[in-house]
Amino acid sequence: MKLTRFLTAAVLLAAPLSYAQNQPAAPQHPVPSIQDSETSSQKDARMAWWRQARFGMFIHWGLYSIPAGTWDGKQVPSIGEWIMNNASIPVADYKSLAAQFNPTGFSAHDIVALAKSAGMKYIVITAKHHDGFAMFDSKANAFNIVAATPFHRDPLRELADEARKQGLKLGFYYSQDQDWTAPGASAILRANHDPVTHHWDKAQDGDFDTYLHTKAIPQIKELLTNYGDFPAVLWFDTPTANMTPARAAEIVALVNQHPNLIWNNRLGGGYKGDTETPEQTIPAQGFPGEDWESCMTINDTWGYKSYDTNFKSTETLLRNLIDIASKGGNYLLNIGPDSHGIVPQPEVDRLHAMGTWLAVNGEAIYGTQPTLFGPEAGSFSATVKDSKGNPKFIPAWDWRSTTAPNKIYIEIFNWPPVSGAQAAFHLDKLPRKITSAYLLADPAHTPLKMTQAGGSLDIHLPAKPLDPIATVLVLETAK
Ligand code: FHN
Repeated sequence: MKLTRFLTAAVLLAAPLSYAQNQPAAPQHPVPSIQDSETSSQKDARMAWWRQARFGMFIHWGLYSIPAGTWDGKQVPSIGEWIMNNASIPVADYKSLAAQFNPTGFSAHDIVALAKSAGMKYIVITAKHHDGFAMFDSKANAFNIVAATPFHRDPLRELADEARKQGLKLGFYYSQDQDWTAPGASAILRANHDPVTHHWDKAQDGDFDTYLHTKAIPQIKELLTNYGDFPAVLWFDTPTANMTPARAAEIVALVNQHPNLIWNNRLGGGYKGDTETPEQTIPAQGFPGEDWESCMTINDTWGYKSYDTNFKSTETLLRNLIDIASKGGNYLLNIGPDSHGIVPQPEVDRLHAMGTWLAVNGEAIYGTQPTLFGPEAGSFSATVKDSKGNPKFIPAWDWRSTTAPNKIYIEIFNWPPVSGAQAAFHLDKLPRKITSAYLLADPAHTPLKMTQAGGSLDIHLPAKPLDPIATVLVLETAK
């Protein structure tokens, strides 16, 4: 064995199993990916719609919405889509849920319209999650929504048709490595992501390559070829040490045939894909110079759980979106439809409220560049450490900023104190000369009084914010 190959193998074996977003890059990919060879202007063209979008809808929907967090009369802790693994449900018992799955309340029209009204520009839905159940018409494997349920409909096709009609992009999530109902596939023990084959049922035993060649790869082919111009995004997840460079390369050979496709950094095998994907967190400074997308839940689960009512407030969700945009990323915000295909009302309400804000203030979010300032996002504590022992980032929530060629947007969360009849917003170290200022939510764009001196700026604001969550101040600039 060549030394480099030996070292790669040794690293893979020694590496702690993880969701591996940050797997070391393979020294040389067995099959180069598009990202390995394209020029930066080709990449800019491929990523253009995604960079413009800033806000997308994640949908976790599958058979797990039937138990909805409860098995054998007991509430199963942790996220709903992991119930099969967390409750060690035998394969046959889990598969039998398919016979009950008849989500007649599902409306692709309504879900796409919900995303659109929220101001989201794309949707990524679980085509197959770790439970192995395909939410699409698959000839490769019969454990799917068309063949194995009384519903007999393909939600992905319906969503694709609707997304096209309503002008949104559609992407597919596919769990390429973990599959708890397919013999031979990986199954991670969630507590510590170890071991790769945490099997609780003999029916899960088998050969990984057989799984890869008879189920995962044929299904990925189906997803890539049966839905016209979609998927716009292929969202892989939870690669383990089973997803070796050689195995991942077989998938790369497929995705390479779709030159407009965007795919994330969770394929495994050392492939970086297009996007960094922090989960349930917003990185302190984003990933400067890279494309990234924070995926987050609205409550504490991705897949529907009947008793998870810990919904984040609209204020938190909206400020997360603004925070992410100010750091140059996208927000992929999850909904978890129930077993009838209905989106929980608290999720709908929050998305509508976000859309109301974006309808007025979207100019400050879509297609913008990151902040020209930086310290407004917060700072690293001198004393408090994070879980890895590094200085903890303490976010500040007074304001954020996004940038356009001739504008700086300041999204004000905490309205400055009023003195006399007015509030004043002060900025130091101005990166550009400001020519005028107004509030985006003021239909007349009435110019605000301002004083600029020695690189600092004071803007006279009305006494009250125009929006209690975030009022956007627009600074027109010389460039
Ligand atoms: O295990 C999954 C989880 O169920 C969910 O799909 C999230 C979404 O990013 N990804 C995995 C955990 O990283």
